[in-house]
Amino acid sequence: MRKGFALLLALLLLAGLTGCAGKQETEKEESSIVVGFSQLGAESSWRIANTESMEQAAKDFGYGLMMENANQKQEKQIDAIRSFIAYQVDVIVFSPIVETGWDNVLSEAKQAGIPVILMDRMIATEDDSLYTAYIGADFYAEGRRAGEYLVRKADTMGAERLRIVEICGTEDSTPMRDRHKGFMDVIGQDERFVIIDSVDGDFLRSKGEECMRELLEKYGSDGFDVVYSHNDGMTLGALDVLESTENAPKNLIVITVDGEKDAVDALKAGRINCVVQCTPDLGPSVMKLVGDLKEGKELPKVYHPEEGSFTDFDDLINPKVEGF
Ligand code: GZL
Repeated sequence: MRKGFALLLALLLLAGLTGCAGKQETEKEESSIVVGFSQLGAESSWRIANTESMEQAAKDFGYGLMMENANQKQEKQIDAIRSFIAYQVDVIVFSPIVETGWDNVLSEAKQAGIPVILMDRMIATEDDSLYTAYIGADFYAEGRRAGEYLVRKADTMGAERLRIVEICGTEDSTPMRDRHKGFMDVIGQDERFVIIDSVDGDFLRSKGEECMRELLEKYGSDGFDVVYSHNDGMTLGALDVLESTENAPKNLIVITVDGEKDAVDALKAGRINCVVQCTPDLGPSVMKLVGDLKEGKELPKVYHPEEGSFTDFDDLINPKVEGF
């Protein structure tokens, strides 16, 4: 009776959230393992590629995937996790839009005996038993790579002073915090560099445009030398504004993170100087862990994919230099 009622409750909740309860029900019946996946949004090419990776990997592994897209709203992620608990999925996977505010709902998942895998972003919690594993980038290392590129560039140029504007990702998100910290830990003590402004672009291309308009308004045609942007979407938006504004700073050093095709193409065209890679293709690793979990295997608490960077010091004709 409990399972039947829970099932009905979950379907009603999910019908409200996604309007496609029938689809999930079919997947539940057909698959030995059902994964409840709360995706944070569709804010960038990276996110869209990440969603596709998860959907394809679930198909390849033969798992049912109940996905709910939160459209950048934490409360919708919390609702989705509660519906997955009611539906009694086998594993919950989610990409937390921000680091804080998850303890209550993850305690409910723990009480229900449903393991949780964090994918792409971390949470801030005193109780790390609330999640089984984290699969995603080492954002701190990404930030360091951006800083190390800038040091090499300054050395090569013989630059004595470089003024930096930083366009940041979603506030309180792991990639925003750690891409900033890694970058600062490399350049912060080097007196050649000064960050004159850090603005919030929320990982959105449209906000990257807004940020650049405001920075040009504030600092003028020769106000800064370097743009460090936490994702390609915001960078491409900023470039659109820079390249369509008279008297915008020329010969800027542009550093970006993700590695989508348009950004790598811009690197090859000389519009961007450094693309730090952040792979969205986490689906296969997530589904492998789901299988290991269900077989009772011990999981690593943290799994980072291999990542690197492409820069204007590289042989950009090399076919291996390509975006996702
Ligand atoms: C990084 C991911 C970030 C990307 C952005 O793993 O969380 O979110 O860098 C995306 O493009 O919006």
